[in-house]
Amino acid sequence: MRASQQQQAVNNNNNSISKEYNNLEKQIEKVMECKILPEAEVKSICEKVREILKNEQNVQNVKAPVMVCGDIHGQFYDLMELFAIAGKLPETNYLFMGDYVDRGYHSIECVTLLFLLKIRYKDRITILRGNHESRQITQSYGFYDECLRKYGNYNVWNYFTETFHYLPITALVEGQFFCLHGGLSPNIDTLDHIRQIDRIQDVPSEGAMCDLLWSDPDDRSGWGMSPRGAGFTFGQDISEQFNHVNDIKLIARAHQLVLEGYQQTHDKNVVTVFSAPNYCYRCGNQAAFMELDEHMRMTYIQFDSATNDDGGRVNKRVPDYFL
Ligand SMILES: [Mn+2]
Repeated sequence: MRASQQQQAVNNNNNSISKEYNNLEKQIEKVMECKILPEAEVKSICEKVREILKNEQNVQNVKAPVMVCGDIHGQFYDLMELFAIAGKLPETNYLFMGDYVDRGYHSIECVTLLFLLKIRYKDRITILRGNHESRQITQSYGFYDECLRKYGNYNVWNYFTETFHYLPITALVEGQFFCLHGGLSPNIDTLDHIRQIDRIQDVPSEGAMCDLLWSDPDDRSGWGMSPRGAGFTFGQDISEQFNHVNDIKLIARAHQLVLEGYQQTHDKNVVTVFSAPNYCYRCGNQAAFMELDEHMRMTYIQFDSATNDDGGRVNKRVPDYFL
């Protein structure tokens, strides 16, 4: 190939990359207006995000600074509020700890947006799996019905839920903060045990992977039966032991509604972060996320709902979008 042809090939390649980014940014803009994308586009987005997610680890390494966020549950305008407060991508990094779908009115828009952002800025945003990112759970708590209602068939539900299998299950920020949706498991003592799990499957109804997505910290010591019917409760002794053995400073997790949006427990060995304000449009709770600066200093930032009781938008604040 002559030099001019080579240059032409490079230009063509650059053009196709910039075309793809233009298209992505148009899709992001549209979803940011709380609109859904055509079925064929959702299919292609799911395929692209799978290619990225399958290369991530069960314990995905994340760098600080980063904003660590909890449950979203389809509350799209509250997710916009979070972005408006926390800052725009790609200057601001994000780590989401699962439960994007079910309960709220806009699961499709929330998960479509997060997938698009993952494709556009894969090193800037980490999206972990929650217990609701499951084929079984979404059939009972809203996401399946929303897909049927908005698309007229369940294809989109199929694309999304098959893609959920690829989401990483935990993350480790700067080797110090261990982040996951639920909590610990009696089948897991070390991070290496987690690394050995074959995660590309639906959330099992028992075992290590199930526990990581379902368990809760508890005031009682040791392991206990979970009232949820999946996972376990674990006491401060368990958290301290886990953090000591793995040389971790903190377990950050989501999964439980906490009225102030965050709650430190187990003598600050565990923190719960919940990012769905006025959960289900009626719980009256504040939401929060954890800001970790480049020196791993934490600040909890609380915010209130931007959504009225019907899921409509009350707060007109518009995030400084990602473009
Ligand atoms: Mn959950």
